[in-house]
Order: sequence, then structure tokens, then C-alpha cells
Amino acid sequence: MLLYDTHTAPTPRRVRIFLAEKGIEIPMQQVDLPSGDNLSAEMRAKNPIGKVPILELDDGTCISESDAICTYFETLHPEPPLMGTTAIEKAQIHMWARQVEFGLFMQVGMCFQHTTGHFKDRMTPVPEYGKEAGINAKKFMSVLNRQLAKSEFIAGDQFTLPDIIALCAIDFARVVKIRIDEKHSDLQRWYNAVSTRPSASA
Ligand SMILES: N[C@@H](CCC(=O)N[C@@H](CS)C(=O)NCC(=O)O)C(=O)O
Repeated sequence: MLLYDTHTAPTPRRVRIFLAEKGIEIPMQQVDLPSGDNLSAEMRAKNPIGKVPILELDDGTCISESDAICTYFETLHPEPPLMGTTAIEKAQIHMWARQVEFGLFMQVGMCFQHTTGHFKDRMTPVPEYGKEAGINAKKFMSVLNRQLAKSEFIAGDQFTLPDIIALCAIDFARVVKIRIDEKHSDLQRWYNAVSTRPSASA
């Protein structure tokens, strides 16, 4: 088993934190995104959209999409549960994971790609769109702040996948100078707690 990872990128970090929470260690191989190693024919054979992370199993089967990789490990190693155990927990964790993905993680990513031109060798940056994405990310932080006024973690009283997605998004947001607003005290309380878990340094 091999995880194709990029240490500086926010999406593979989601998988690394997930594995650390489970206490699973697997070999990892770094993929250099700026030089386009992820776009080679060899990497595209593993993931047609040329993105990391990718998990390659010993029989050559490849799983891409961070959440799909997490689901694979959650099924094989259910403890500690990070995606819920009952029907309602699973549904609410899935619900929040999608909302954090689209409302925050993706917005931060689009802000980064479209305002910095980091990947201009492979996409056309639209700075106005990037700016709007940054505004959307800030708006979603208000949603999270309200949710975290009601519960310890995003999807309830346990640390779960949406917490990992949000942590990676918020840390990466620094690159585009998006920070937690001073008035978002519940989001800040949550951030202090999740960013000091040992898994955060994975
Ligand atoms: N939806 C995918 C997103 C993967 C993704 O966008 N990965 C980025 C790194 S954070 C990447 O490989 N970018 C390289 C590129 O766009 O060329 C997932 O969850 O795994």
C-alpha cells in the first residue's frame, strides 16, 4: 500500500490526519505539484484527473478522492469512528463533511488558485472569481461559528471527518490571508482544540 502525498497541499493532509487519528501508518511518496509530476501519464493512470492524494493498494488498485480514501480506512479500521456509527451520526457527519467541503474547503482552494495564479501553467486564473470565493469562505466561517456555539465539534460531541476538512481549509486559508474573525469565538475555541490534537501535525 502506498499513499501519494504532497506535504504542503491541504487535501492530502486530510488523509494524513485521518490516518493519524486511527493510529495507522502507511508508506507515503511525495508528489511535486508545482513541477507537474501529478500530471504525468504514469500518475494519470492512477488518477485520471491528475490530483493527489491517491492510495495505491498492493494489487495496483488505486483510490483517489480524499473522502473515498478515508471511507476505505474507516471500513477496515472502524475504531475510533470518524464517520459515525449510527444512521443519524453517519448522515449528519456526511452532511457536514459536504457542507464544509463546498462552503469552505473548495472556496479557499478557488481563492488560492484564482488569486495567486499558482497553477497558471495548467488553468486560467480568474482573479474576480478567486476574490468572491474568499468572501464565500469567510461567510461560511460564520456558519461554523454558529454551529460550534451549539456543539463541541462540527457534527456533534465527537471529533469527526468534517472537523478534519475544516481544520485543513482554515490552516491553508492563511496563504490567502483569510483568518478566523475575532468575533468568531466559538470557531476559535474549536480551532484551538483541534489544532493541538497530535494528529494535526501529521
Ligand atoms: N476532490 C479531491 C481534490 C484533490 C485536489 O484538488 N488535490 C490538489 C492538492 S490539494 C492537487 O492535486 N492539485 C494539483 C493540480 O491541480 O495540478 C480530493 O478530495 O482528493
